[in-house]
Amino acid sequence: MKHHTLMAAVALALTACGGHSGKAVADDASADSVATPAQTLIARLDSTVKSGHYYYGHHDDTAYGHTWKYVEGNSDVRAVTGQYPGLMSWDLGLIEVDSARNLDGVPFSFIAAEIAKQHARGGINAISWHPINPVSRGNSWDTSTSPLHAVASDAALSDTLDAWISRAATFISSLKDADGNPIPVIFRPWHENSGTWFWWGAGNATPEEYIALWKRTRSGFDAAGIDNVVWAYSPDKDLTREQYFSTYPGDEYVDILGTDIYHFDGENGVDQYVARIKSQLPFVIDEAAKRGKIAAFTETGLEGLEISDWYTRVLLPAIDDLPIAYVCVWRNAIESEKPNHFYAPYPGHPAEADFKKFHDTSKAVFVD
Ligand code: BMA
Repeated sequence: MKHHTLMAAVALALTACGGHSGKAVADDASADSVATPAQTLIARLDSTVKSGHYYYGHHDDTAYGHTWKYVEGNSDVRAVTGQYPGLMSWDLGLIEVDSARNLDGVPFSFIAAEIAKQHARGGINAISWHPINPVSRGNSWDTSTSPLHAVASDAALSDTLDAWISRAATFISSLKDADGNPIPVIFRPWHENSGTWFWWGAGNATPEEYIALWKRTRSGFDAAGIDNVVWAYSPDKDLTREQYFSTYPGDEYVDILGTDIYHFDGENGVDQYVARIKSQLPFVIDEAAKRGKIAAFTETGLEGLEISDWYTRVLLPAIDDLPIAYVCVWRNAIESEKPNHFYAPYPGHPAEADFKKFHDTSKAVFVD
């Protein structure tokens, strides 16, 4: 029900802003007034926020769950709530080396097909990217070398990065709906850079080097004429406003101001988690409003959901009244590979009833 109310609000907002209808195109000779796919998605996220809702997101939602892998139509979130998450998140890790599957084994062809399905159901798609370290060839978490210190004086490394960005761009620009129209997506590269666990993070790159990487990425996409990308910036927790903006690429390069904050230490960590949200999301929201941007809670969750009413007792009160476009939790890895690595309950998990209650009573948007 609430989903339909929201869609009506979105349709209204799109009509009000000139939208993307064929008529608007035909009526106006100036190409400038035709919304790009990215602008259409931004307008939709904006109207979602204005209507007091936010999309509930889940990473790799339809690829696998706690007890299954690649079962057509399956979703742990849908199995528990009756609906798919309003936002699905996907990852491009290993696309840079032309792999057919991403770092978690999900085929890129599958991701493209699922993005189209999610778009067709009125949902949103967001894409992160965990590329390998271009110098050591270890994974994203390999901080043994610092490629970004070297790239300015290393032409080969610079070419490698450009080629990788171009592969990511090619994939994203290939995302089309059944009629061949481009599907707008949120792209959230180089995330959690304030932390020290990724090779593009704070321990391995100066703010200037990080910003240069972002601009390089953005120019690679822009040069290819890509207009279906909504750009999300998402540093990690425990930052002052000043620290948050110390690596900010600039308003002309970013559409969504996000943040990643996880809940650690179960029941003992509740207060700290809520405090972290309260000390960071409000200034992210405030700055987004001032800059005409969208705010979002780009990654969060409690691994293993040992608190069975986590969704309504911990997450919900912390965010339900905040003007954010979405909140996204991470993946439900299959039990045989990573036993306790899940962030949404699956059927039979003790948090099931509470998650259903979150679905039924919160302002979170799910889709059919
Ligand atoms: C991490 C874990 C890893 C995974 C990575 C990229 O948080 O889920 O198992 O490989 O994200 O999806």
